[in-house]
Amino acid sequence: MSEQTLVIIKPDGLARRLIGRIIQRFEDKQLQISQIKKTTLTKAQLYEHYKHLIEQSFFPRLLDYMLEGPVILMVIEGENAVLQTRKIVGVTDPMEAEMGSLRGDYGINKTRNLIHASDSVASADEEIARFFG
Ligand code: YYY
Ligand code: MG
Repeated sequence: MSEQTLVIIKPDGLARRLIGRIIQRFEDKQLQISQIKKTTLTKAQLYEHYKHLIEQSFFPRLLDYMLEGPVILMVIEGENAVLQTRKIVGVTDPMEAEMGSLRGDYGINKTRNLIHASDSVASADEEIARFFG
């Protein structure tokens, strides 16, 4: 079934000039970029997006990382887009992510893991509404 999901290329993905390679992986898997924009996230947006993590000890580090520079926000669309995208991205910790996944190939550590992808259809809907209205 065709779905939509939200992907964020985190600031180091732009600083390291990885946007093209990242988008290529999704297109290679027959997923489409239906919306895309470059923006600098605000603290308020990040508190909302990561509200379930505010109490975690790593939250200040995560916030600093996400505020290092602009990000790319994308709506990705296609067959099973939510799960397909999570698979292309890889698990949270780049040390555990498979080589061949984006985090496995390019991620640095559990915070500097390059990409965000929605974890369910429900959170995708919420995140797309948050960032694209
Ligand atoms: O969905 P995913 O991004 O794979 O992981 P989450 O558990 O939702 O955490 C969101 C975000 O928080 C993660 O991408 C990096 C950061 N983080 C961290 O900095 N340190 C951790 N130990 C766990 C998560
Ligand atoms: Mg998550």
